[in-house]
Amino acid sequence: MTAFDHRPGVQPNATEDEWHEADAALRAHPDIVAALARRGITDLDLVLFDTWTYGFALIPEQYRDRRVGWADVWYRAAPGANPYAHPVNGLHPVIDLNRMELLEVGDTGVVEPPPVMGEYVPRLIPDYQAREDVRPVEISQPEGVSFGLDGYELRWQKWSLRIGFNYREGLVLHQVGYDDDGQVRPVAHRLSLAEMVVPYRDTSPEHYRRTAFDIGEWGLGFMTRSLEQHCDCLGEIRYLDATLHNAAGEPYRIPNAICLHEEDNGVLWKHVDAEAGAEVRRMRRMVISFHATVANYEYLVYWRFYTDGSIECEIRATGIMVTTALRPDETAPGTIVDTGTYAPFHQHFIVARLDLDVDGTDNTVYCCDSEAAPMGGDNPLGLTLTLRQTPLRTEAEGQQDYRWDTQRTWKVASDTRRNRLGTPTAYKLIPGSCFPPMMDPASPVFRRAEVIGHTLWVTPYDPAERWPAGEFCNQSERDEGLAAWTKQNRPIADADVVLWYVFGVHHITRPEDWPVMPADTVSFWLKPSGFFDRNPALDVPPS
Ligand SMILES: [Cu+2]
Repeated sequence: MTAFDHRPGVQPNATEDEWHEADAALRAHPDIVAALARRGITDLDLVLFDTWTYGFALIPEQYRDRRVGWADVWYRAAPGANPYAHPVNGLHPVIDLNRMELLEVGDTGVVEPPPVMGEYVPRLIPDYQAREDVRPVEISQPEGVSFGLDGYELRWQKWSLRIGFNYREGLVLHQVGYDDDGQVRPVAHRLSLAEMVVPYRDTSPEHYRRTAFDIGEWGLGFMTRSLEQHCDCLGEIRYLDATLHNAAGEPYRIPNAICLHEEDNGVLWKHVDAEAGAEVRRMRRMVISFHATVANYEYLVYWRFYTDGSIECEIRATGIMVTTALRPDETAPGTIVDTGTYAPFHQHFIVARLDLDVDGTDNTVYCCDSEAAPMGGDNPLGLTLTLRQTPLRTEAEGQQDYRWDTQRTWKVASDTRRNRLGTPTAYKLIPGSCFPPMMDPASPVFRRAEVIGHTLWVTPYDPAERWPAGEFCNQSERDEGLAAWTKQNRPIADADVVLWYVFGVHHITRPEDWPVMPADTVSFWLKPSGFFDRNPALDVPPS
């Protein structure tokens, strides 16, 4: 550490060390032991305390000047069984995380646990029988991989980039460029996931505090887990380790934190001509990925680079949903997923920070709307479709919402370079998996995360602006990030722009998501749009 600044009135992120210390403190406290005994739970080895952070407005007033957490309590049916199968309902202790001191037992009454089957480990599933018709799939690259790694610099096909990693964003990609006829043309300066906000849309006593900022309050890097060959990644894999620090400031290593490999992705382009016959090319992509385990949930992050100049960011959400017993007098704002048990509806808003440099730093973002021209005059058949491209000139104009009726996209165009056709070279942000917040702007969680109020924000590059819901989200009251910065309404045309894209999982829970959730896959794309003069993948050789 080189400096320490005291910042009154804010809390830094919670740490995994605190999470473990809180577990130890709670299980040792006689009042908690007594609350568990009232529920017939006496084997503490089977209990898991899962401490969450929360927002200022929901913290009891007398504790607001402290560093606090509240906990879920879970119970394993047997050693090694799934703790998240059995919530200890009606018990949510509140704890001072600096002193590891119990502030409130948080016992709102015993609820008889319903009989559920919440196990996913084969030996614990009753009458388990594995399918017998799954034959192995092997991926082999007999001549080796087509990518090269020089330290943390990756080169693959015509792409080049540098790989970074930090406690908060996890994987970060730097200096993404594309080799065009011997010249490396910049596409992006830095790409990362900068925030994730997960409001549970349920005000019942079990769930009302559940508004996780998985990146700002905890850190995707801290929660990154080692990957395993043939399970997490298939084929010829190269791994990179990550080095982070614990709460005492000591370094530790996450082996195999980042996975690098190539994938075949079906047909890239094809045409069958009566005389020339069939020409087909296979699509190949370079995948850079990491997996974070956030208590009960898993987030799998994949950045993919394609032979046609496209970039895809895909997130897979899996793991185990939070569930609780449905009390007899309740109607659940969620889905019944097992006997007397429901999983609340919730949303995972992810904010991608896209510091693009399309052929340099002088870029303008255009909002692109397709519009049907009115019928009549020179449009007698009502066929004419026009593309309206509106330059975004200020931060206020840069606050954009997705429009299905115009198939809205956003184009990031160079103000200095033109292609052979005379138009500005550009990349397009093709939105995917975005959804509105569906939330009252006055609600406490929205005030902490105004970033979720728009699909896209555009700001001029400022190295100090990295955290879209503010640097200190833990116990926050207001969004001190994008909502505050953009009040300056700075110019963003012909500028070094940063795009903040909000997407994610609108999770209307399903019975099929229980007891472990098949990956819900969401993504968005960055595609060249006039960056090249023609299809850049004409030179991909036939297989
Ligand atoms: Cu979910």
